[in-house]
Amino acid sequence: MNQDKIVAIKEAIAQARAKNKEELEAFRMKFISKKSVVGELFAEMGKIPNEKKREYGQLINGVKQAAEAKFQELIDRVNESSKKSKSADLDLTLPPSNQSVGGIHPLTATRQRIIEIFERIGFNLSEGPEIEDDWHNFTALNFPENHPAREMQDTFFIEKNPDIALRTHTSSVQVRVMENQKPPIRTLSPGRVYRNEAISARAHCIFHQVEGLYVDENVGFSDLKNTLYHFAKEMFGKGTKVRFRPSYFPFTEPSAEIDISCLLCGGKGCNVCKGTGWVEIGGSGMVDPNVLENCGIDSKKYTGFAFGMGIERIAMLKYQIKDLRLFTENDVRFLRQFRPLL
Ligand code: 2U9
Repeated sequence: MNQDKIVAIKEAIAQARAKNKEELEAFRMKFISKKSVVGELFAEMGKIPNEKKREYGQLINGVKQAAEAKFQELIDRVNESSKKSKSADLDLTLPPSNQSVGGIHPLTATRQRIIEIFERIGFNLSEGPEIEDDWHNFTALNFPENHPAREMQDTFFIEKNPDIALRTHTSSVQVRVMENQKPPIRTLSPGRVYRNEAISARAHCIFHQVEGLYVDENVGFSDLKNTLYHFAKEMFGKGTKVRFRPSYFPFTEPSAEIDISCLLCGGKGCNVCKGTGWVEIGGSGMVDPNVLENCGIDSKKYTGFAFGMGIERIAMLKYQIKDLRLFTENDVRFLRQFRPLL
């Protein structure tokens, strides 16, 4: 039995170092595997005389245990130092790589711009429920008992008698404002509305409106015109012309459709304006005195104007979008076009 050799192996184990996985593997090959120097000590057992076998066995088992304990110690150290170096490699000041940034939906951008324009001239925002009763959606707004909008084929009813429906316009919000506030009232109500229509490129059963209402003493049609001139120039550009075409709505008298000069051809006539040079952006009028009275406002003292626009319609004109369905399909090829360029 070679005592010196065993002592030398124990010493070599005690002195061993490992900085990485490769050096760990080298230690394992040298001191732990079957072909290692410790493995050789076990192989030599056969040459040891019987009376010495017990003592030799104890010795080499001690070497084996020392090798295994050292190996575990070296593994722990290598793991610890790789954790440290990983956190030292992390540079939080580096710019992010290939970050994908979402965009603002064109309807949101359009709604925000409309709100911004009216807020700057003194309008506040009002909101109300999307599920409405008959009074706020129809009766207070002067809709006659037999008006077609009150029919099932035009409105989504949730209940009949009493009638509860998905609101068909955001005018119901403004009825609630008038019921709860005294003039002067200058309010804008953007929101989702519902109509029982077949879905196509030009119509949808869900769309968005923005309606404005101004009620005070001495409010006249010239205030309505000037407000909408201002809006059209801010929204579509300084050179935009506006014209009012007489119309009829149950809740306004007189009433007018609002047209702007075609953004594409500037009024010369093209396929967007169907050769007329004008495109419709909404409706407007002086609030019918019946509506003011229905909401508890003295129509002898106060007058008001109101207007309504489809947000999809404004966005389609602004961004030249030809199909309403694109707004709700969430096709990334459409949405990506509105992503800000970084
Ligand atoms: C109250 C009284 C009157 C809001 C108005 C219109 C004319 C109008 C349409 C435009 C396109 C709806 O989205 S659309 O289909 N709107 O033509 N809206 S006047 O009049 C009101 C609102 C509230 C209390």
